[in-house]
Amino acid sequence: LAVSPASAQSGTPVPHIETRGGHHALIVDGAPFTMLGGQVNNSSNYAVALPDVWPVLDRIHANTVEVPVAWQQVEPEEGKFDFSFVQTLLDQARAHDKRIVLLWFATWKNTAPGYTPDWVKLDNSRFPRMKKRDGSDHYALSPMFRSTLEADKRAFVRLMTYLKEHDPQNTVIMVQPENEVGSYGSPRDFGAKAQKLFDGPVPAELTKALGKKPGTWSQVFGDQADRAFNTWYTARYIGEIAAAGKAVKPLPMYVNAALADPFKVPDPSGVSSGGPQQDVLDIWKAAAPAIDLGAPDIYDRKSKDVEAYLKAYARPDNALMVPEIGNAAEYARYFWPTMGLGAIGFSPFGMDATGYFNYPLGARKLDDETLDAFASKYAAFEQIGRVWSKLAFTRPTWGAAKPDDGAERSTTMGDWTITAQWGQWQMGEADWDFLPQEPPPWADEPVGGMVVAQLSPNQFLVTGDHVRVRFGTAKGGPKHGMLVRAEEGHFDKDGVWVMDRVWNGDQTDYGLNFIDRPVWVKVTMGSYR
Ligand code: N0T
Repeated sequence: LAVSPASAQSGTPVPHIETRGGHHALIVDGAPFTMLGGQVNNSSNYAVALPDVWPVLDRIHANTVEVPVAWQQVEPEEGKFDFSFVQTLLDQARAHDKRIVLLWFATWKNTAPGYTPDWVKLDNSRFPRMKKRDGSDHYALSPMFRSTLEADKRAFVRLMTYLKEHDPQNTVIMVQPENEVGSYGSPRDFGAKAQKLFDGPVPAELTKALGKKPGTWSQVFGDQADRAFNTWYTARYIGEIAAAGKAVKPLPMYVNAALADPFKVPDPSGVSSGGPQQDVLDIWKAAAPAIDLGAPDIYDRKSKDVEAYLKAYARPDNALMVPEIGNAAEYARYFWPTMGLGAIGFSPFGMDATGYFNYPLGARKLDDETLDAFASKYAAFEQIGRVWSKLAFTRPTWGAAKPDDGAERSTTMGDWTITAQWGQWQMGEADWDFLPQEPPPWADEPVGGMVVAQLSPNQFLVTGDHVRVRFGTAKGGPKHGMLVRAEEGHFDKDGVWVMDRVWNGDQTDYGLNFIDRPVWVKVTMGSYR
C-alpha cells in the first residue's frame, strides 16, 4: 500500500468512508486508515496548551489527535472570524506527523451552550433555550429555531471553508459537529412552537424510514415520544449543519453519544435526550443523512456494557468508531474488540499533560502504567500500519477483551476456532497439580485482550496482551487439524510480511501466550492425511 505522509504538500483525495459487504473503511490519502487517536482535554483548544499535547500522543504512538474548536473562539463577535488556533493546530500537527479530528463545540457541548459566543449565550430571544414542561427555561438551547441553526451553520461553514483553503493535504481527516448533544432533565422543548409540532403528525419521512404507521408523536412512539421528537429535531438541525459544511469540503462527519444503559429502555428524562444513543440511531440515520456515523463515548467500566455498546454501533450502515473512551488503564483492553469489529478508530479521552484528570470517568493520573496500557497496543498497530486497515475492510476479523468474570471468549472462522483465555502463566495447564499453582500477578487485573484477522481459510494474523490464544479445530473441521506453523514477524515499509522467527516448543505447546509484548504472529493451520 502506498502511503503519503501527513506532511505531503500537494492536494490528496478528501478523506471519506467507504462501505463494502458490511465492512467500513476510513479512506485517507486514498487508502484505508485506522485512527489511533487521543482526545485532548476540553480546554486544550488554545496554542498555549499544544506543547503539552504532542509528547503524550507520541508516547502512546497515536497517529491522530482529536481537538475541539469552539464557536466562542472563532466568532467572538458576530461576523468576525478568527481561525488562528486552527492554523496553529494544522502547523503543529503536521510537524508532529499527526492527523486531526476536529470537534466543533457549538450549540451543544455535553448538551449545554457553554461554548457558544457570549452574543449567543446572552440573547435568549434570538437564540431561545428550551422550555421545561412547567414553562420555565431549561439550560439547553432549543433545536427548534432557525435563528440558532443559521448562526451555528454560518460559523461551521466558515470553519470548513478555512479547511478547504488551508488544508489541501487533509491533515484534518474527520469532523465531529457538536459534542454529546441532547438534553438532560427535560426530554424536549415544551415551548409553544415545539408543542404545536409535537401535537401534529410524525413526518412521513421518519415513519417510513422506521417502517411505522403514521400518527402523532405519542401514537407512534408512546413513552419515548418526547425523546423521539427531540432526537428528530436535534438530528435535523445537526444534519443540516453537516450538509452545509460538506458542501464546502466533504470530510466524514460523525456525532458522539453520551450513552444510556445498553440493556434498558432509557428514561427520557435521565438520558441526554436527543443524542445518538444506540436505540435511536435509526432516527438519526433518517434525519441526518450527511452524518456518516453515530459513535459511543465509553465511560462505563463494566465489560458486559462495553461489549454491548461496541456491537450496537458496529452496523452495516454505521462504521464503528470510539471517539472517546476513559483513559484509565483498564479501558485500554477494549481496543482489541473494537479493532476486531472492524472499527475505523479508537481514542482515549484526556490525553495531554495539562494537569487535568477526569477521574472518576478516566485515569487519576497519566502514569507510565496507564500510558503503556494504550501505547503497547498502538505500537503494534503502528507497526502493521495500513495492512491492518485493509484487512479490517476486506477480511473477517475478531477481537476480545477480558470480561469482568474472566470467562474465555471464542469465535469460529471457517474450520478453526480461536479462543482467548485470561490470567494464566505462559506455560502449563489448569489441571497441572504437581507444581505450585499461584496465579500470575495480572490474573485479578482488568487487563488482557487479543485481535485476529483471517488472511485466508487456514491463515491468521494474531496479536494481543495478557492473553492465551488457542487455535483449535471447529465442529465439522478436518479430523487431524493442527497448528502447523506460527511465525512471529513484522511488516516492512511496503506492507510485506517479514518472518523474524518461528514460535515452537514451549511457545506453542500451551497456546500462544502474549503478555507484555503484543507482537504479530502469523498462524497456519492444517491437517495431515
Ligand atoms: C465527555 C467528557 C468530556 C452520572 C467527560 C462524558 C467530553 C465529553 N462527557 O470528561 O466532557 O467533552 O464528550 C459524560 C459522562 C457523564 C457521566 C455522568 C454520570
